[in-house]
Parts: sequence; C-alpha cells; structure tokens
Amino acid sequence: MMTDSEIQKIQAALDHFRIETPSWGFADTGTRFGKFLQDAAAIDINDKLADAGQVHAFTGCCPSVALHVLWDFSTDKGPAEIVQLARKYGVRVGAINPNLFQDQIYKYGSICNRDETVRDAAVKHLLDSAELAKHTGSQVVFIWLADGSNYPGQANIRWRKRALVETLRPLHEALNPDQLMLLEYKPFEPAFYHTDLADWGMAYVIAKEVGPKARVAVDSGHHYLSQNIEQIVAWLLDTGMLGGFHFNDRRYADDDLTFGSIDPYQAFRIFHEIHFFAWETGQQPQIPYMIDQSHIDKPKIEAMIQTATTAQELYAKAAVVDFEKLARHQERNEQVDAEECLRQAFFADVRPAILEWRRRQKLPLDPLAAFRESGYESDAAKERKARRIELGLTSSGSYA
Ligand code: LRH
Ligand code: MN
Repeated sequence: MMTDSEIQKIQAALDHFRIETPSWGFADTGTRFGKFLQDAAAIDINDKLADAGQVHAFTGCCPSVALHVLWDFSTDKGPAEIVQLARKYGVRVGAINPNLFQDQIYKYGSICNRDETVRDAAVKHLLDSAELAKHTGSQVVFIWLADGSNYPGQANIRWRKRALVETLRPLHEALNPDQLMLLEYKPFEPAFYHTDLADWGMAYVIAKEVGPKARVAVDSGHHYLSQNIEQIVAWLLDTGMLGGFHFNDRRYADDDLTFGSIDPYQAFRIFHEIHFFAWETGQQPQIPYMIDQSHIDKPKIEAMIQTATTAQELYAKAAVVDFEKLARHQERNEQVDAEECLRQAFFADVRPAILEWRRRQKLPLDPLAAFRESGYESDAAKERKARRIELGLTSSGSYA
C-alpha cells in the first residue's frame, strides 16, 4: 500500500509534470520503405492542433505542441494564425523545430556545408525560426542537424566542427534572454559514416562555445543500445546543460516507438536521475519534456494519449524512491539495498494515486477509454478521408 507521504509525492509530481506533443506525430509518417495512410491522420496544422487539444483534454498534462517550421508554417498560416488556432483547441505553441535536412541544397550538409551560400541559407532559416519563436511566444528553438558524411575521408571533421560554432552564433545572438536553443545530438542516420553532432559530449562542447542560451537536448532514441542514457542525463543536470528531451522508445536504433513500450525501466531510470537531483539540490529543474515519435501503424491520437499516461505513471513511480534511504545505502556501498530502493518504486502500483490526481483535476479516470467513447477519431476519419480525396492526397509515395 502507498503511504500518505508517497501519495502526496505523486500528487505533487503530477501537478508539475507536463509533456509536449509533436505536431508531426499526428500526421502520416513512414519509414524509407513507405508510409501507410490513416483516414483519421491530421492533414494540416488545424488538424494537428485539434488532435493535440484532444490529447490535453483527456490527459491534462499536454498543454503545448512542438511545431516543425517547414511542416507547419506556410504563407497562409503564419505565427499569429497558428497561435489563435492553438488557443481555440486549448493548447499553446511549444518548441520551434527548424528544418535543415530536407531541402536539396543540404545534400552535403547545412551549417557544416563547405559551400558558403548553403551555410548562409541555413543561418537565415535559423534566424527565421527564432523570429517565429518570438511571435509564437516559444521559449525553445530545438535544433537537430542531419549534417555528416557517408565515407571515410569524405569530410574534414575539424573544419565542420568549427563551422558549427560560427553558424550557430547568429541564432544565439538573435534569441531573447529568456529563450534557449537546444542542440539535439544523434549518432547516425541519415549520415552513416560520421554525424557532426553525434553525441552528448560534442553537443556540450558546441553549446558551451556558442553561448549561455545554448543547451543539450536528449532524444532517447539517439543512443547506441549499450549507452547509459541516465548517466548522460545526470552529467547534464550536474553541469546545468540539460536543455530538454525528445521521448520515445526503441528496440534497435532511432525507431521512434511509443515511450515506455519497449524498456519502461530505462524511462524510469531517466526520471529517477531527475527526481534524485531535485531532492539532493532542492531545485526542481525546469526541463521541457517533449514526445518525438512516429506512429507508423498505431492510431496516432491513441498512441499520444498512451504515451502521455505512460510518462505520467513512470514519472510518478520515480517520485516515490526513498531518497534518504538510497543516499545512505550509496554512501555505505550497500548496492543490493540501494538497487532495492529503485525496484520498490518501479514495481509500486501508483495507479490509485494517479486516479486520485485525475479525480481532483476533473479528468476522465481512463483517458484512452474516454477518448474512444468520444467518437472523435471516427468523425475525424470520415471528414478527413473526404478532404484527402478532394485535395488529391491519396497516394503514400514510394521509396524509389
Ligand atoms: C531526428 C529527430 C529530430 C526531428 C525529427 C522529426 O531523428 O529526432 O528531433 O526533428 O526526428
Ligand atoms: Mn528528436
């Protein structure tokens, strides 16, 4: 049974736990082998924000939506219209994600490209993204770079490292004092020999050289299977360089599967390092938690609700680790007892306390079931299927 203090810890943890949904998680996405269309998938930014509004309405913990500049903004839907739309659906615009990976000019990289005109175009896109963030009231510009090479000798890695700092500085200067630029590292894909921002250390070095508004972003899928992600999180916390997360899960590589679906204990260990840091320092770190997933076959809104409630459950479990006891066992190298502190919490049934939180928030006790009963998805499927035919958006497009 949960003690009253454990139930209070869970209530307090859920009161501040918020996780941002990605606009692109509501639209049809695929792999290089194709994309399977879903009738209910979002077609445009209005649909994406409407669907994100559903996730927040049923879970109470997803008030903001991350946007991807080239996928969400257009000439007829500028920042002001999008802010209005978000408000209409009960959410707000979150992180702004520039896109320096899909334009043909970026074949040999964007900000690390040897061609100055390409680097200039990339810097302009970053500055445009900063302007968008100011108009949408976003605190965060979230940067992921596909930049890298595919063969030994193809690239001067040191030259490209220096180019990273030179071309990221203008964005840093353009940001408001309360805005942050997050550098998201990734070891490989789409580059398969070297990636310019391949791991946390490289992102850390570049962020330090760029300036105090630069931080490191941790996408849980951007690690080798043998890497200890929670150790990276602990180091970034301890150095004040942890900028935010892209949460998902994977069995092999950057699979972008739903968070906690493959290795929930991994997710728990990450949340443990954050709660343990807060307990030890007395500071609750202000970390933007975001989802970054691609729902290839799962119904997208259901997958997002499943992700948000799983994240709540794992965050709540990690909040009830007995940190006094743990710290004592750690000092005395009592490893079995120390590990038992985490296992006790991980295997604790926190669901009654979460139901209590939902009851207090006047939220449905079972968000997924309530969403299914709402009939929103079948209505959306009917309307969007017809609209797709009208817009001629019926083909999924093939790899080759
Ligand atoms: C790259 C990434 C990055 C994005 C994209 C959608 O793998 O994680 O965060 O912008 O996925
Ligand atoms: Mn990501």
